[in-house]
Parts: sequence; structure tokens; C-alpha cells
Amino acid sequence: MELDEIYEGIIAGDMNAVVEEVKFALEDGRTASDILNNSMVPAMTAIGKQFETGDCFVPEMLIASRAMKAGLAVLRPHLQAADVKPAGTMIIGTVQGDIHDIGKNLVSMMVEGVGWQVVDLGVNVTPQQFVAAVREHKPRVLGMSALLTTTQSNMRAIMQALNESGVRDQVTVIVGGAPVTERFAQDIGADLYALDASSAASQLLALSNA
Ligand code: B1M
Repeated sequence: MELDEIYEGIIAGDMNAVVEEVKFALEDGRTASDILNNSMVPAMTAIGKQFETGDCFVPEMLIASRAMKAGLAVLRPHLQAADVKPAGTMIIGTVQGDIHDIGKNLVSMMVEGVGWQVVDLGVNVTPQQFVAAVREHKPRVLGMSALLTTTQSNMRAIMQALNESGVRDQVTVIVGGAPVTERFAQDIGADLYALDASSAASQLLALSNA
């Protein structure tokens, strides 16, 4: 069945197999969120566990991520609603020192899916770049992602830069990523915390309806 093939394909880093199987799964009538939550995200979690136990190394994680990204590209249009007027703009980036972007990309896609325009600043984004992007794009929301315990503290530096440059009040700040907790979010003065991409999307949807 396609979901098993997608799961195995990501773990093996077989990009072509993942792309083909995601297409088959969609043709078979599976929803994008079913494919995502029941095969793709669990595959990345399994790779992480293998890395922790020393059963795989950075190169395997890299090729698994490449396969995941290729599959996500096929899913992207199916995660997004058509013909929705942007409810607002969110800028988003992975914080300085951190190059993990799969979760951030997923958040972007889901947020676009609920009608928001997303400006993706990429990875390894410095506090100064966040501030410059607020000035340039005048977003309603600023999103930060961090996957490393060592880089989540850079979220605090970004909050400080927003305050010091006088733009903090112009944006609602949402934070997330594996090591980030609700308590940490409150501690650094963020407005919102999301455990996962769908929670981020539903919180922004609530914001657009407020
Ligand atoms: Co890295 N890595 N990695 N890695 N990597 C982790 C995070 C790790 C937990 C693995 C492990 O030890 N088990 C560990 C961190 C340990 C820690 O800090 N506690 C780790 C490490 C140590 C490292 C390196 C230091 C390894 C090394 O070089 N020795 C290095 C650091 C590089 C750097 O950033 N400077 C490194 C490198 C890499 C790769 C480049 C090989 C690759 C990244 C490829 C890429 O992203 N393009 C990689 C990968 C793939 C992982 C794991 C296996 C998978 C991450 C992932 O994509 N998950 C990861 C282990 C794991 O998480 N199980 C691991 C799937 C994704 C959908 O989930 O990103 O959590 P996630 O996003 C979720 C939520 O967190 C949330 O929503 C998303 C979707 O639901 N979310 C938000 C995320 N951002 C949000 C923002 C929001 C709201 C919600 O609002 C704005």
C-alpha cells in the first residue's frame, strides 16, 4: 500500500519512489493530510530515532529529508485551498545557526492553505534579517522555527532585536519547533505557540476571523 511505500521510501532516501507513491496515493483518493500524518511525518520521526541510537548518520538524514521535501512538493497544491484571498501576511524563518527547514516549510504550506500569504526568509535567519523583513513586508505575523536546543535561545535574541528596533508591536509572534514549549514561548514574550503545523494554521485562521 502506498503509505508504507512512502514511509519506506523516505527512510531509504528514495526520492523518485516517494514522488511516485505520493502521486499514486493522491490518485487513489487519499487526502494530503492522511499521507502527511500517517506516512511522511512518522518516517522523519523514525529517522530521528535511528540517528539518536546511532543506527544512521547525517548523510542518511540528509537524503531522507531530500525525499521528504520532494514528496511535500507534490502535496503542496493539495494542502492549499484555491482562490482564497490572503487573510494577512506571515513572515517565517528558521533561526540563526539552524538549517532545519522541513517543519518550517510544512507550517508555511498549512498557513498558506488557510488563506495567508507567506514570505519565507529561509534558514539561519539573523535577528537583523527578521527586523528588516518586518520593515519591508509589514506582516501581521512573524513566525520563528528552531529544531536545536542550542538554537532555540536565538529566538530570545530575535525578540530583543524586535523590541530594540521598535517594531515589536507591529507583529504577532508565533514560535514552534521540536524543543520549543509553550512555557518557553511565554518566557521570551512570544504571543503564540504551536506544537505542529496544523495548530499554527488554525491559530492564524482564528486570528484572521477575529
Ligand atoms: Co538534525 N537534529 N541535525 N538534521 N534532525 C534533529 C533536530 C535531532 C533531534 C536529531 C536527534 O538527535 N534525534 C537533533 C537535535 C538535538 C537537540 O538539539 N536536542 C539534531 C541534530 C543534533 C543535528 C546536527 C547538529 C547533527 C550534526 O551535524 N551532528 C545538525 C545541525 C545542523 C544545523 O541546523 N546547524 C543536523 C542536521 C540535520 C540535517 C541537515 C541532516 C537534516 C535537516 C534537513 C532539513 O531540514 N532540510 C536533519 C534532520 C532531518 C533531523 C530530524 C531527523 C528530522 C527533523 C524533521 O524534519 N522533522 C530531527 C529528528 C526529529 O525531529 N525526529 C533532527 C519532521 C518535521 C515535520 O518536524 O521539524 O519538528 P519538525 O516540525 C514540526 C513541529 O516542530 C512544528 O511543526 C512542524 C510540523 O508539524 N514546528 C512549528 C516547526 N517549526 C514551527 C514553527 C511554528 C509552529 C510550529 O511557528 C512559526
